[in-house]
Amino acid sequence: TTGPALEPANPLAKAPVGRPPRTVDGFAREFLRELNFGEGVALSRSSQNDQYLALARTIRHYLMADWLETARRRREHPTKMVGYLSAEYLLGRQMGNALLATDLGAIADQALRSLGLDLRTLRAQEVEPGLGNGGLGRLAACFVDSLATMDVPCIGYGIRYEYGIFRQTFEGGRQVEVPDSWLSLGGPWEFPHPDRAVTVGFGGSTETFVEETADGSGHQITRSRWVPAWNVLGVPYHYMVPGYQNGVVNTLRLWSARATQAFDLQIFNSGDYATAVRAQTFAENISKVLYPEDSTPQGRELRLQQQYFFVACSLKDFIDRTLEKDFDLHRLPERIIFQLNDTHPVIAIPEMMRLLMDEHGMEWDEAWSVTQRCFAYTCHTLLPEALEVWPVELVGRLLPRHLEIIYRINEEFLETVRETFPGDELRVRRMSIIQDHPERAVRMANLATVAGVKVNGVAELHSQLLRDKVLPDFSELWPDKFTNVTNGVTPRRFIRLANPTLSQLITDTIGVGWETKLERLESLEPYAEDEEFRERFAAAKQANKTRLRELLAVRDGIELPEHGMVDVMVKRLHEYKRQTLKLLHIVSLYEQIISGKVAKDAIVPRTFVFGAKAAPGYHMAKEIIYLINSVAATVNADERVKGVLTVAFPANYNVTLANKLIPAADLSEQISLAGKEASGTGNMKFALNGALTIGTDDGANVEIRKLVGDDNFFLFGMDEPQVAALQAKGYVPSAVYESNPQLRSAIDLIASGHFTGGDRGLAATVVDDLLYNDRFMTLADFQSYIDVQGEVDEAYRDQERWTRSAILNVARSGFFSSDRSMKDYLRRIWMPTHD
Ligand code: GPQ
Repeated sequence: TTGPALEPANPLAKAPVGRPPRTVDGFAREFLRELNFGEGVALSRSSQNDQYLALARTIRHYLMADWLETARRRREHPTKMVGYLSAEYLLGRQMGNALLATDLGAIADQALRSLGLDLRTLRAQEVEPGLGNGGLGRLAACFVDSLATMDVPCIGYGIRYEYGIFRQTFEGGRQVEVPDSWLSLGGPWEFPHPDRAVTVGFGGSTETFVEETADGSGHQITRSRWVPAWNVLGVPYHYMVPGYQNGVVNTLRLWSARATQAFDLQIFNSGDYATAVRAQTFAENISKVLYPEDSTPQGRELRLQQQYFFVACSLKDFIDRTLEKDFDLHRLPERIIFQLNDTHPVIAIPEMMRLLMDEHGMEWDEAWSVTQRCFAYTCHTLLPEALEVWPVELVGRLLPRHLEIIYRINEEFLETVRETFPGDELRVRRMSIIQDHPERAVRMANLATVAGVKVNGVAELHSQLLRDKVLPDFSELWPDKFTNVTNGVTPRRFIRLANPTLSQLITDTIGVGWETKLERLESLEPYAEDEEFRERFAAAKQANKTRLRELLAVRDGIELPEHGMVDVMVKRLHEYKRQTLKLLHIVSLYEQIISGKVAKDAIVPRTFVFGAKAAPGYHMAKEIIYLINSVAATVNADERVKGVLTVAFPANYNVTLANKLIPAADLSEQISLAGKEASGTGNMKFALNGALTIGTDDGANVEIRKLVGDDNFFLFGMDEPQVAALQAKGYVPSAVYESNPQLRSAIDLIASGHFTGGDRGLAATVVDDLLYNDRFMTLADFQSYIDVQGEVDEAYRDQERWTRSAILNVARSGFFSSDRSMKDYLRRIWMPTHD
């Protein structure tokens, strides 16, 4: 039950209590109250962590009235909502964003100062919630930020992992993973609601029974129901998602797994206490840790448990708690659209069918009609190994009722295919939700495509390739189902918070309000020709470089030179992203200098910065990390290239580091093999912060280049059709090596053991793969990359020209705000009848 049981006499009971005062004194008082009464310590005895926690709770107070008010408004005027289903949310630190959303930065700063404390120090205390791997998880965080800022009703559903993405450390240049215990010092941004836990079943079997139809005709139908073998509780943890200074606070609802009462009883009754306690741990394992694979799922049983756990909790929560009582579920699509963030939540489709039929009495056809209008699917990849398939054996064991439902969906779907394409059994096999080889398994992307209202890719090129190469049979059958929404990033976090100096310059130049109307950046364009503006712009970039130097010195003990180009490649370590191509460029420059082929002062001094985590089981990726660190150590220690080539690889690249790194970059490296990077979102962040891109014709690079213009973008490499043609013709990397002396010198130097302490074996894995496999055609694009890097140097020598281009990158990238992405989702997918 909710609310007071008796009619309250006190008028205060009618509304949430008021807001705390927005004054320096009021804030200081609120903070001390939290420190004393919340943390239970006196200021004089408090630790920095006490102070951080109290500060977080203080800032929370200022959002609370808006949160309650937003929820009340949405309850009283229910409209169609977005249920964003995502296994990952890579949120980044919360405090800075909350201060920005509430516009309390200056007040908090002064209030703390008046107490002898420093806001920046306390902000640095926060461990970011790293509940995601990379782009996909960060995109979810940007989207919920934009929806709150646009006052669109949305609940973000996900998993409250106890351990997020691992903390990366290096030992002897090799990646070592450390568990990310982000909650160990307290989680001041979350609100647990154990009283609102929901129960989720697993395992067991189904049984059939006969029932009379509801129409009173006396007809009988056979129905099925699920008898699970064990249950788990899902406890919701709520997080505030504040809009940007607009009084809106949406909710992120993350589920944490607990053992049920039944487990406790078992503990009590069974003599085997230890076994019973182990069973409890077993249940709670479900939300224990984020799987650290990005784009290469490992198909582990616990991962399917995680997926089902969070979507089952979420659907039940929406139907039983968010919808008003007695809502007619036939009208469900008027009230919710669940967006499936890749295939991870796709098991929600049979779960919805099960709920509607087995728990709410609908017949198959009705339930299917409702389900088909409640889901839409976003695909984030083109790599076949990233498309999840779950063995039929596993699904049947864990979710037997769902497997039955999937089979029936497939049967009816294949009937449609056979009607449309009679006699084309090969097509039937290609399109089937169930694959037979190499093992019988459920193809989650096919299931999502069959059930969803829409299927979208995440950049123009990606959506096109999705139609033409990944799901061609489906796009032939249902051309209108396919659409594109190009990704975006939130300008609040990635410009305002990350780059205060540039933000100030923008506001001084075009006025306030651009943070929510990013297309307004285009009015910066004429200032590219304004010398004074260019000077301030260049000074802002220089200040950001200095800030980065200072940070890396303290954080990693890395010494960066004061001058020169900052050339940055930060993203997950993946062969298709081609960190090795960047490495070959560095090694080649180094080799040319030390061999005397090129004079040291003939090249532009550069600092190369890498940031990348490898999936712990991804052997090649870890070898590449080791090689980057080896090259960095050798190059940085070599007097012959001192001041000209510097390589920095700070460990544990995350959102917090991104916020310092991206604003300092001159050059953004987006060098994946064409046709492999679905979109990229880092590329957008760099352009918006005034870096120029060197990139292939891939993902969102294509759209960035179109917007900023060829003169302000360094394009290189094969395009996708050329890649396909070379593939078809037969690609022989060793032939490229043989025919290119510059490439040969670079590879030979690596292979000689020069960077690995003389040990040739330590470089062999990477070298051999490049020479004899090179799945992502690194060598084929080498010469083009080197040539265009020459043009980069050329351009950088003319600092006026470079700054002009950088300004134009900012001015012309407003399209990449995630607010625009959300508008596109609303118009093309979520509310297509709207305007
Ligand atoms: N992406 Cl399939 C991930 O971050 N993880 C994944 O498991 C998959 C995709 C990325 C993708 O590689 C990028 O190109 C996109 O920009 C990003 O998703 C967001 O769409």
